[in-house]
Amino acid sequence: MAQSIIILGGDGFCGWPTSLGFSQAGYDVTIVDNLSRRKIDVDLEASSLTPIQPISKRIRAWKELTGKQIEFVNLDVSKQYNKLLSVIKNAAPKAIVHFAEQRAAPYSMKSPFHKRYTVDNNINATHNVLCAIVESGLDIHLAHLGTMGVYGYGTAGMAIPEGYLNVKVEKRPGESVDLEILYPANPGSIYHMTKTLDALLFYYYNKNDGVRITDLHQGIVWGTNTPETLQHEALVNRFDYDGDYGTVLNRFLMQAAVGHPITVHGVGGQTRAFIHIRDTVNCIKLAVTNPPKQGERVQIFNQATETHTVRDLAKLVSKLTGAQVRYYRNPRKEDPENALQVKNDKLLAMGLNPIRLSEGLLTEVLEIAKKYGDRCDTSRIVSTSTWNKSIEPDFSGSPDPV
Ligand code: NAD
Ligand code: USQ
Repeated sequence: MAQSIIILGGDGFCGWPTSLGFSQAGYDVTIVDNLSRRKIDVDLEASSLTPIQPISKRIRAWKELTGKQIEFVNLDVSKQYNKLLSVIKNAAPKAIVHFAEQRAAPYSMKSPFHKRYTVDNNINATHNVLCAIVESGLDIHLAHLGTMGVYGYGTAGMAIPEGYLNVKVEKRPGESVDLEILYPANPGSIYHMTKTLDALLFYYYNKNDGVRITDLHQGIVWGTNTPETLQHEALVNRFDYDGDYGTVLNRFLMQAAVGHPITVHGVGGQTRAFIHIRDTVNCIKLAVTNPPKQGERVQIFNQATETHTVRDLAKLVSKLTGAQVRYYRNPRKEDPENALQVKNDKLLAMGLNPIRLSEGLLTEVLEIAKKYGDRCDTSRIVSTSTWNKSIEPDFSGSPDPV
């Protein structure tokens, strides 16, 4: 019999290709989503560069192509606890994949409303899922999408371990004890802070109720399509490009495609971890098929395949396309330069064969961005959400690093 899986946030950028990936692999997939991401696009007067279809049309197209049925339930995971509980009891899933959070750092910093919405939505969603798993009485593995940003991006010259840190504590002079602790949280935005709070919820529900949990600390996702979304135009994945939701590499490629200067924040010395959308799907499949055992602590995997500085990515895209690079006063409060090394041994040991940044894959994103370039509202490109009142947005940038 096919195994059942629930994908919370399955209409989103990572959730949709993951839902199709599990359906293709023979799982009975139930997508739970309140379509809040689509509604935020309306509020921001922005939209996906790709013409994503309504969820019912997406699901119908998949059924027509493959004969596979994906169920969809429209509910707010952060508010509709009883409905969530009954979906979980009815589906009795082997695993729940949890993407259902507000995921943009700039959006979370826009105003008190956006800060409060992000905290209310993300923390209540995560807590409701944990509480409902326990109340259902079912043994369900929860795989959650966390972020590399829980660690902060600075390291003391070492590679960031996978969730836990070995420390030596001095008990009394000359006598020390070895401990393993959760890596100290160091969030850089309200959004990232919600992910550090999620980690404490996981720690507690695992300790108290034995819930089996995998927290995937993912880097910045780039790319658009997966083998499944490429099967039909109605299955096309979301491509965020605006100053709030667009992430750096996809933004740079889109900017080059539509003739906008590449928008480097500050001097571009920020090093970040990256992963291609196809590997997002591959990693989540690996996490679901390798759950922690009963009684095991929260599993934490770093879901990232490579690191780059923003400056180097800008130069790479400029070299490939001839696009002009401009440097904008950084709207964020973040280190202008940082080194970053990340361990990802656990997913590699499970068989991940990383898809690395290559000219071919960059060109694939450029082609998509060119194809749908006329849908781009260039007034939405520059990031204007600033991290505090003392930072003035910079709308025009400069040819030299600022
Ligand atoms: P997304 O905004 O495209 O998708 C999230 C989906 O969850 C949306 O469809 C939204 O409608 C839904 N949702 C949000 N709150 C909900 C609620 N209360 N109830 C029901 N549905 C709700 O985001 P994404 O890029 O697909 O990211 C998915 C997850 O992966 C997020 O948790 C994010 O933090 C994490 N992540 C994303 C990236 C990235 O680069 N995109 C990188 C690292 C981690
Ligand atoms: N940046 C630019 N120019 C731009 C956009 C961004 O220089 O036009 C810089 C930012 O200042 C930042 C870096 O690029 O230093 C990354 O920004 P981003 O928007 O690509 O990524 P971030 O805000 O960190 O958030 C994204 C996802 C989030 C996820 C996170 C993973 O939106 O959901 O958790 O990546 S990580 O960065 O590893 O924490």
